This record gives sequence, C-alpha cells and structure tokens, in this order.
Amino acid sequence: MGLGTLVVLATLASAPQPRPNPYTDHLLVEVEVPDAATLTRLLETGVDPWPEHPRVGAVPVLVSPERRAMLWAGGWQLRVLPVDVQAELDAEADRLASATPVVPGGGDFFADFRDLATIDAEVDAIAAAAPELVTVFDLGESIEGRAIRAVRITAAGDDGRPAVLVTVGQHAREWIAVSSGMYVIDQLVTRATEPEIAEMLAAVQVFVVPVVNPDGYEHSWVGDRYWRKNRRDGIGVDTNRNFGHNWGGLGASAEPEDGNYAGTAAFSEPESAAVRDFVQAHPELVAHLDLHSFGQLVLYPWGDVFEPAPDDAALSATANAMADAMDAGGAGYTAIQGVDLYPAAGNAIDWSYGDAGLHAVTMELRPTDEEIGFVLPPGEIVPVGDEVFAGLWVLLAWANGDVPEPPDPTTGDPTMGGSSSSGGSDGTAGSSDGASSAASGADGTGGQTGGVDADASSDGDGDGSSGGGASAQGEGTGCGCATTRAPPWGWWLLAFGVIGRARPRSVKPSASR
Ligand code: 0X9
Ligand code: ZN
Repeated sequence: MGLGTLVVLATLASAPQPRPNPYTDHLLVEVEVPDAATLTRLLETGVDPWPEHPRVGAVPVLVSPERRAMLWAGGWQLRVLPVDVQAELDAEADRLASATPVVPGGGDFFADFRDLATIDAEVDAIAAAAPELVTVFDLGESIEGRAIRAVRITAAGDDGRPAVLVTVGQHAREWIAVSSGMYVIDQLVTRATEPEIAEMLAAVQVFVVPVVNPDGYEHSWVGDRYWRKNRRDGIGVDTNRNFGHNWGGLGASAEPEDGNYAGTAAFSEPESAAVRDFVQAHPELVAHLDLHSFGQLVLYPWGDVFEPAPDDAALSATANAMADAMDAGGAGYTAIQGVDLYPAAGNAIDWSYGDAGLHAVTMELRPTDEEIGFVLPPGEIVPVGDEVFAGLWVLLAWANGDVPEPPDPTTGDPTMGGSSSSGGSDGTAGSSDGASSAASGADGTGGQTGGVDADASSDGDGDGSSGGGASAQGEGTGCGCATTRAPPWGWWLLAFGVIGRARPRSVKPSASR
C-alpha cells in the first residue's frame, strides 16, 4: 500500500461524522443521599450515577428532563451542578472534527483521541513497520460483525514464553483507556531497541486487545458519547458483568436497560466469549491487565465477594507496586480489592484469575472520582499512557520473575522480591528509566510464577489449583471458587455492599496501602 493510499484512507477515517446531540437537555445534578437506605432507593429509580461508584453523600447523576421530573415527583432534592454536559461534548466533537487527518504511523496519533477506523489503521501501520515484533490477528467478531483485534508484541522466540494479556475498551466511553492501550503498544514497539525493553520482549510475550467492544466504541463516536455497553439489541450488555465467574451475582443487573446488565447468560456476548476463548487457548498466559476509567485505582480480585482471594497477598503486592509505579506521573493511584470499590460480579479479571489462573488486575485511569468524567483534554493522553506503561511494566516484570513483595507492615513501603531492584516504582513512570530499573532486576529465567505458586499452594483450600501459577505452567485452570448465583436477596446486599465498603471519596493514595 502506497503512502497516497494511506493518506486517502486516513482522510476517510477522520472525516466528520454524524453526531446526534442526545445530551442537550440533560443536566448533571447532585442528589442528596444521606444514608444507605436512601442510596438504595435512588439506585432503584434506574438513574445513571456519575461516577459509576455511587456512595452515600451527594451523588452526581446525569438526568434527562423526564428523569428529572420523575425525581422531583418522587421528592428527591436535586442540586444542579455547574457543568454544561452538552457544551463539553460539543467542544470535544468540534475539536475532533477540525483535527488534522491522521497519517497512520505518522507520529501524531497521540495528539488526540482516535476513532475505530483510525485505531485500526494505526495498528496496521505499527505491524507493517515492525513485522519482526508485531503480529495482528482477530480474537473474534462483535455483535455487529466488527473484528475484535489483538496485537502480539514480542521478540523472536519460543511461543511458550510467559505472556501477559492487556484488554482495553470493554466500556465504550472510556476513551482514555483505549488511547492508553494504543500507547503501550506504541511504546513497546518504538522503544524495542532500548536494552531493557529488548530484554523484556525477548523473555515475555505481550498481547494487547485495544478495543474489546468495537461496536460500543464506534457508537460512542457517532451516536452517544456516553455509551458504556456493547450493542446487543441496541440496548447493550455490560461485558464486564458477562464473564463466567459468579455471573449474575452482586453488582450485576438483570435489567437490560441498566448500565451493569449482565446479559442472558455467562459469555452470552461475543466480545467476552472471544476473550475467554483466547485465554483458554493460550496456556502461556500468566497475567492479565484490564484497562478502564475512571477513579485512579488498581483493583485486584475478588470483585464481588468481600473475602480475600486465595492469592490475596501476591495480588495485592503486585497491585500496590503497579500503583506506586503509576504514582510517579503525579496523579496518585490507590490499590484496593475490587469489591471494596463496589461489587461487580462477572467482571473480566475475576474470571481470568479465578477460572483461568492468571495474575489479574484492573486499572481505573484518570480522573479521580472527585473530578468526574470521561471527557479528558487530549493533553492527558501521553501522561496517562506513561502511567499505564509504568504500571504494566511491573506486571511484565512479574511475568519475568520479578515478584513484588507485600508492603513492609511497619513502613507501608512496597519492596521488590528476588534479585530485582525497584521494579518500576522508582518515580520514573513510563520513562525509559522506569523501564530500565524494572528490567534490570529481571532474573531472566523466563516465566516465573514462584511467588504466586507459593501462595496458591498455601492457601489452604485444598484444591491445589489456585491462582496465577496453575495456568502458567499448563497444569490446569480454575481455583475451584464458588460459582453459585446470588440469592434473590443479593440485590439488597449489593446496595448495602456499595454503601458499607466503599472507599471514602477523599482517601489519600497512601491510606489503603
Ligand atoms: O464497573 C466496572 O465494570 C468497572 N468500573 S467502571 O467505572 N470502569 O465501569 C470496575 C470493575 C472492577 N471491579 C469491581 N469494582 N469489583
Ligand atoms: Zn469501565
């Protein structure tokens, strides 16, 4: 394909697109929620709380005129927040419509957020420029027939080397996650000759799925900027409630209209099924990172039960080391067990950890809960990408034998185990220095799971199959965790779980470490 063809394709990809204005009449309001029972009642009205982490206090809610009238009629006290939602969207849409067309591989991809066609073209350009490192393939097809694409980045070597999976874009409106997934692909490829990265790519295989939910992502560009789910029947299923670990349990809705609708059955959706099939077909996978926004958190299993996971110490140590590495960007990330944010049964990492044995974490990227929102200035793309790269580096180092130890209980400071040094938590997020310090500690043994194996074998559950090491060594999968559906009273528990265990809004990053 010649450059002329590429330019034409890029121009087509960036042509102005129809943009309905579904939020013109919407207002962002704060609803006073003094206690748990009131929050339960509010959630039962079916409102779309912003953030998606509703807590007792003043809950920001995006409301249509109809919903407003309904809330007023119900006696709710609303305070209109001084945010012109549509103006924010218009400003973003205007900026994107007037942006210079992207030339794939031309170096300006991260100047702004990109639509699906532009992402696809960039992925192709990256692969074409570095065929020795990059392979692109399809994991499957979305409901609307779009390819769910995956990018493998690794140096030449044995296909059995440990592999890390990065899934991105389950939630359509979380554009900063998608840009960050593309950013880590770009960093690994363009910096592949740096000794530390070369060493890592020789030892570890990285698989990135930049847009797990391509239909939803496309819809967030041309239809509804705040679309979250896939496009099942135009209503959508939340793929991050559709995985098969405790499917339908706490924090998953049976109502199709709800943002956290779990679908009709575990893996009923082609997008989640494609991820499952890929994981099951690749026993070399040892770790999984699922990217989301927002809240500046690193979450580890379990996400729907309050008991610690069998490998809690190892997972928490990795998540804390990742959060520390990400903090170097100045944003302040906190590592917590997922359920302590709110219950979310059927989420991707509970399945990849609990059923497939991967060392698994979710990142919630910028902004904070206080700052609220999915519309970020494009100037945040590179800094957030750097944060994600720094955090991912810790996970790659883990896959390569550099196991973080739990925080020192006396100081709270995380340490890195084995022969490692600071493992990406040295205050140089995303920079080549950050990579360097982590990689220099890698022991080069190619695929460890020792720390987690040790935990798995000592977890006392007797099934001998817990956690990260099982799948890594191809000895089988699954931790034998409970897979029962939530009882009918589970929905009530959800409400109280959200309330009772939610992280305080103003918690400092160090507070939960
Ligand atoms: O609700 C989700 O699926 C994720 N948050 S988001 O705001 N990006 O939608 C978080 C899922 C992580 N797990 C738990 N909270 N248990
Ligand atoms: Zn999300």
